[in-house]
Amino acid sequence: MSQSAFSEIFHSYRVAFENFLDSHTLSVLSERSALELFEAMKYSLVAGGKRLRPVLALAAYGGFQADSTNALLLGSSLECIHTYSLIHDDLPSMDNDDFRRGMPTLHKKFSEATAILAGDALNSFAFYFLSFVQAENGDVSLYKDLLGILHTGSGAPGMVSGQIYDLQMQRENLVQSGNAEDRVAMVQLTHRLKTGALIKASLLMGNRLRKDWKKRENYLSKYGEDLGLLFQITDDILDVEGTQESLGKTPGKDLKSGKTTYPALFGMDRCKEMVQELQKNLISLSSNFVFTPEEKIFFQELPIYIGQRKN
Ligand code: GRG
Repeated sequence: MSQSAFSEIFHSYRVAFENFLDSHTLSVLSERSALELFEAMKYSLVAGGKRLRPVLALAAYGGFQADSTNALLLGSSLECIHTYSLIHDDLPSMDNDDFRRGMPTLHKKFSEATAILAGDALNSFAFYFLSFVQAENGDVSLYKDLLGILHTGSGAPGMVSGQIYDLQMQRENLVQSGNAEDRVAMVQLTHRLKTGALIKASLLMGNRLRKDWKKRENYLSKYGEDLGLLFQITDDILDVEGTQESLGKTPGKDLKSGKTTYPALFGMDRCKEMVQELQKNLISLSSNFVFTPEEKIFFQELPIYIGQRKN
């Protein structure tokens, strides 16, 4: 097993998604780009990023084994939600960031009002994509399930609550107050909801397109939770050790703003041990749901990629 075989698979999923986004979404936005709203949505959607959530949806579906149009539609939906969350997270009333992916944040480039509205529009755009998914044999429960998973991951039960907890912890400077157990529980819950919920939803949505989805659902759900935690601990580490150049955003913001992060609670050495422990768990968990050689490479190497990423 090697990271280069993994990189090739990741790259092929990512390119398939970029092409799909280009022909199905960006072209629609370009036609109407006279309106500032569409120009703003496009500015953030094309800004790049790893496209992790669409790649996860495609991988959980099984890659290119069959027609991948449905999985790519799910990817578009997830990327719209992810993009809206970053736009809103960067606003002055939240994290107040000037840079994202090496470019001025949307409210800096346009205006705060336009950034709020572009985020709102991307959020609803995400649900519109689901209406194009083709259900086999009139299985309308597919739509109910996909909508439910997306709502649970992105809305009040998931990401939005995580963001509220994050802001609340910052306001109350929790890292210096309360007892240690409460602090750890609160940070874990915040990480699980803010970042992990959408990552888990990406896997569950892709999986839901498969005929054997029920068999894999519980394992993928656990894998998604641990992967989300691994992703966020790595993000916290990068905020301490990363550079503006590699991150494309300002490092050191968590510490400055008094955010309660994993390094603040556990120290860097313990965080790095946790990364290794999670990687090990994820690799062993993946053996319960991978079938093809491609799936085996993807899901066993993914935790290494996430733990070693530089942005
Ligand atoms: C505003 C409702 C609302 C939620 C915001 C996602 C989020 C919740 C906040 C973003 C803050 C942040 C930097 C969290 C760390 C984890 C994270 C989501 C990082 C960015 O995701 P990547 O690395 O981004 O997948 P790219 O740029 O690669 O797409």
